[in-house]
Amino acid sequence: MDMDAFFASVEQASNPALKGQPIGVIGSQERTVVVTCSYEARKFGVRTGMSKYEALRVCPHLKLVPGRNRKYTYISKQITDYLLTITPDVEVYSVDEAFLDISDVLNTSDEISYMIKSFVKKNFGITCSLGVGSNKLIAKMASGIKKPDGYYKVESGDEIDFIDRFKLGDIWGIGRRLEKRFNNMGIFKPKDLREFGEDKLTDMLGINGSHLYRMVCGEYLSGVNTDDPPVKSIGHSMTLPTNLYNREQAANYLLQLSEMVSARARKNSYAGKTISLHIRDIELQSVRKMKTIPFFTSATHHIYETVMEIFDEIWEKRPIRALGVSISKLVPGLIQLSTTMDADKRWDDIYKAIDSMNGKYGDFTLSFGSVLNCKRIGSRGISPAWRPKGARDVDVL
Ligand code: TTP
Ligand code: MG
Repeated sequence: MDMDAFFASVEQASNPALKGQPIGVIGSQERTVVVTCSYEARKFGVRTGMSKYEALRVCPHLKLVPGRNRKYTYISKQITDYLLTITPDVEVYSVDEAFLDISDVLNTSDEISYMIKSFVKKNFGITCSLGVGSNKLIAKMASGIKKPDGYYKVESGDEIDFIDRFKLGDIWGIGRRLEKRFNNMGIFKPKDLREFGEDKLTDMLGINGSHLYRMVCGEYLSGVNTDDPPVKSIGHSMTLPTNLYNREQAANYLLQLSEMVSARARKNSYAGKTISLHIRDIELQSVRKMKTIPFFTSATHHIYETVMEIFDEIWEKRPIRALGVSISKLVPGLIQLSTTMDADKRWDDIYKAIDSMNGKYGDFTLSFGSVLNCKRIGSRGISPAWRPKGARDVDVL
């Protein structure tokens, strides 16, 4: 299942003036890049990733709408909950895509498709496209070919014929770069790649080559993966509203980012040992460094202190464009907020107060005073790793 022009459709559904109009949703982060656009806008050549100026050049009457990420993640969660009533075997693949293993469901795929489309339409006034196939590759490719409001089923046995309809670069996971590499070798179609053979592909690309060979044969190794992979790190990064020039300004944002990381670790019961800082300067040069501390922590003040130590070691005094903080070497099920080394014994109570207040009234209702010096507070984008549950469910503005 893949939602059609997801963010744009949500905006059109909630504002009658936008219905049937070419619209572009601009990211709430920088508000300059089109993150998606309505099908009406696509007719004019507007595309995801264009700057708003480029988009207005190809479609001068394009309406630009700032994204409302919280609304999109809310709808995504509701849809996931519905999908889980059809089968527990649901893999949430991104904010607007999911795979369902329907082999054990009694309804036919036509019925299931009807049920999902009706739910989405009735509750949110938007459409989705569904593809059915004997594996994830075929289903994913099938979901794309009748968009929008599409439904396409590939019968078992027709996989190779179906795959042969696509150009190499349009096959899920191949991409333009690899396509070009193959084109330079005289390989243009899935059939050419099959004839090239599994052995040569494996020599060229290792295990990925053999995987690719299976794919052009219409096969796919991994099934619908219902378990979220274990969380390896918790991180937040921010492109700053204005460039930062001194340590004190940076410290305010680093405290904020440390609190975002820590709050998510506390909420989902994780403690970690390795703390990383990432600094990107205005020339888009990046430096990053990690430090492992002698104890596991879930606390903002431990993360922040370590981050500032790293900052003093790696910052080369160039104006800062973006900052990122993350914690890794995680243990699940442990929340550690103070150690015997902490001089102040009130930390446990402080975090308890912060979390209960913010749980009720929203992130950063109660926080550290210096955070108020930041022009931007809170997370703004939906990362590709966003999931509707657990530590990957990052609240966004
Ligand atoms: P997509 O499924 O790639 O696009 P879409 O749903 O807008 O359009 P389509 O009908 O072709 O499926 O992405 C889903 C949403 O994710 C999209 O509405 C906006 C968001 N998104 C980003 O924020 N950044 C990106 O780079 C992309 C590709 C999508
Ligand atoms: Mg989509």
